[in-house]
Amino acid sequence: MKRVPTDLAIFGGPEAFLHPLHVGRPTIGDRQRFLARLEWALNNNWLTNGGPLVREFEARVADLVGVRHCIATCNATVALELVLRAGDVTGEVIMPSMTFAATAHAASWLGLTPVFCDVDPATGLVDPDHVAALVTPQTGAIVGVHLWGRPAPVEALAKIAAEHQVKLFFDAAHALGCTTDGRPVGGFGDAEVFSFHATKAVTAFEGGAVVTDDGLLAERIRAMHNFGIGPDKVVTEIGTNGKMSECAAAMGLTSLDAFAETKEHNRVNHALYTSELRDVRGVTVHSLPPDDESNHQYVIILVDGTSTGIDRDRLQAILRAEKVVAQPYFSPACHQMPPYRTEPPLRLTRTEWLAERVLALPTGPSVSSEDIRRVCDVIRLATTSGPLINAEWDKRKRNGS
Ligand code: T4K
Repeated sequence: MKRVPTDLAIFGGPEAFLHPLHVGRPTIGDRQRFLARLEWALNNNWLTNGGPLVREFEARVADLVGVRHCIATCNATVALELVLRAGDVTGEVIMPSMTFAATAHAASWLGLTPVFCDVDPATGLVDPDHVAALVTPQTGAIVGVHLWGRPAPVEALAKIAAEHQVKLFFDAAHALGCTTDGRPVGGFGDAEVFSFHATKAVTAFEGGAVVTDDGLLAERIRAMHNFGIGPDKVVTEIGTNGKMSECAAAMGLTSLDAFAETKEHNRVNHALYTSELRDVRGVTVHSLPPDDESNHQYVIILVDGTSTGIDRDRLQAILRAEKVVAQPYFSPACHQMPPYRTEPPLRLTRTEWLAERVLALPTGPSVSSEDIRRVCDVIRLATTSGPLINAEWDKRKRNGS
């Protein structure tokens, strides 16, 4: 155990971990089961274009989240593009800036204009009052984000969307298996989008899905994700290639088999981080509403540099030196990124406050309780020795080491 700042790897001490500890290690599940599915697909000589494994995956996801339609896609970014395009959205799309770039890129890629709204700093979720204030005659849609798996204020957003007759979609990339007021994420708005990227709680290598109860929208999206080819094999409109492959579905199904276990492991990890860091001044573990289910896929801490003496960036560097690959999800926020920066700069004070502090810590089934205790020991030492660390840091910088 590290006791003094000079024990930290950043100052030449031994690294806390032999191998890197990641935020987004894939949840593969039973490898033999995956290989058997892959073998089955190869024997079946059917590799893509709505094969049986993709259909099974779609049915399992629809069933899990309680919706009528699921269209599996190559990733969530394309799925977001598909919902916006199939929703005939034009003009501006209101969305939080506190999200992954993909949410904004999906709109921009279609020639739409993302309009960034601020968030509630306590939850990281869109502020519905700010959304309402940003609605103009140019608004074509609102995209809510279930950030870190915490469901967005779905009812408030639905009210605004209905009042102004604009489409409402949810970026649910983080939120498979999460609920709000007992209702599963997946059935809100006109459609929702999941991600099955390698780093997600359920992985398909790369993958995504649109889920919706709207049969007409689902039919259009199903056609659009396959070059616009409709059920009668005629190209009815402009489409793209957004299909999921059988290989990806084999992985998705296998990872889905392990989902209940993954959620439980993540829940225990989240609880342990919370109790280990409870008394650490200046570090807050983002908590989730106790009555809702969550996949606990992300463990987010907020680092208050004023109380700790070291800011998030320095803590991240200290952790990285220990081989703890913490990620600043999401900093910078979208409106601070070069493609979306404006002159004069847009100010979203609560988003910026959060973006300065936020850090995602390693979790997932490959992260053990012992790992977490060791990560927390480093955080505790670093954040309770801020001034000493800064002095040592400056001294070494002056000496060029
Ligand atoms: N909306 C939201 C709110 C999202 O967060 C995302 C994606 C999307 C939409 C779009 O979904 P997709 O189109 O991707 O389906 C990662 C992911 O690439 C991205 O999918 C994810 N959000 C985002 C939050 O994280 P990076 O740039 O941070 O990835 P990278 O390569 O640095 O990996 C993150 C960590 O995971 C590293 O510590 C390494 C580890 N890792 C990564 C991969 C790929 C592994 O251990 N194994 C792996 O195979 O974006």
